[in-house]
Order: sequence, then structure tokens, then C-alpha cells
Amino acid sequence: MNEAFIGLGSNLNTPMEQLQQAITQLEQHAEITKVTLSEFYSSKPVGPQDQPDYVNAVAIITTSLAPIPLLDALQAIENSQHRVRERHWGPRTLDLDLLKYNNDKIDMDRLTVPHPFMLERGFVIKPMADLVPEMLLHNGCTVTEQLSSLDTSDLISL
Ligand code: A4P
Ligand code: MG
Repeated sequence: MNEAFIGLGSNLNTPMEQLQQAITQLEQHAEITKVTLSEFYSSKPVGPQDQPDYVNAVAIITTSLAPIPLLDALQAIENSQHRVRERHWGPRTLDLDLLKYNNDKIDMDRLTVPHPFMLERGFVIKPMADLVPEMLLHNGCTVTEQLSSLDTSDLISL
């Protein structure tokens, strides 16, 4: 069995419901056995500012899926919730990012793990701190230490 961290984000079409629906789909997946969820947070958009605030959360899953089949499963869930890819870092009904997969380092065309921007994003590190504050990240810091280096003043626990 493998442990993976999934970042969930939405800023369109009732974001809380989008996240809840995505979590239900993860829980119902035949090859995902356990889903542990952080709190939900609202945050200001990173990237283009002319878009609504986001709702973000992180889930830890236990899965028998290898990384690429897991990415396929995440993208199938995104597509089932009518994700349309328009603008890079633009608004979206649902974004599921594979943040971490065991302690693997993956550098493929379709998949980079750990997720390249996760360390600098409060909307990822804060929910991770809910779940695994003492876990070591790939830069050698604990999640709590990493959190203290970030400005999270825009994050609101929902
Ligand atoms: N891909 C490569 N590595 C990964 C990975 N670890 N997890 C590839 C998931 N996908 C990965 O992603 C483009 C391609 O990245 C995929 O086809 C996959 O093969 P995408 O989601 O279609 O495109 P994107 O949204 O333009 O890029 P990306 O990287 O998902 O954007 P981000 O980095 O997720 O940023 N502000 C707030 N407050 N909260 C947010 O959640 N999200 C974004 C999106 C911007 N601003 C935000 C938030
Ligand atoms: Mg994405």
C-alpha cells in the first residue's frame, strides 16, 4: 500500500460542494482504501487576481494505485466535475494535485512529485499541518517549520 497527499482546490460553482463531491469520489474509488481530510480553508488566489477566492484542503489517501494511474484517477474526477482547462493558474471548478507519493521523486512529462510549488503555498502547507505537523518535507523541514516561514494571513478556516 502507498500513502499519497492530494491537494484539493476550487473557486467556481460552490467550491465547498466541489471539494465534498471530490472527497466522496476518492472514498468510493475501489483502489483507495482510506481518506483522511484536513480542515477546509478559503484563500486569496495565487496567480491572476481577477478570479474568486479559493477553497482548499488536503487529503491523505492509502492506495494500491501507482503514481500515473493515480494521476489518471484524479484527472477523471476533475473531468467528471466539468473541469475545463482554460487559463494557467486561472479559475477552476476542481483542481486535484498529487502533492506527495510515499517519499518518491518523480520527474516525468505528465507528473512531477513532490509538487513543485507545494512548499511555498500556504493553502497547501496549512492544511498539511492539521494532519501531520511533525512530518519531514523534502527540504528537510517539518510541516510546522515550513508553515512558520509562510504568510498565511489570507487563510480563513471554514
Ligand atoms: N502535473 C504534473 N505534476 C503534477 C502533479 N504533481 N499533480 C501535470 C497533478 N498534475 C501534475 O495541470 C497541468 C498538468 O500538470 C496536468 O495535465 C498534469 O499532467 P492542470 O491542473 O491541468 O493545469 P494548471 O492549473 O494550469 O496547472 P497546475 O499546476 O495544476 O496549477 P496549480 O499549481 O495547481 O495552480 N490559488 C489558491 N489560493 N488556491 C489554489 O488552489 N490553484 C492554482 C492552480 C492557482 N492559484 C491558486 C490555486
Ligand atoms: Mg492541477
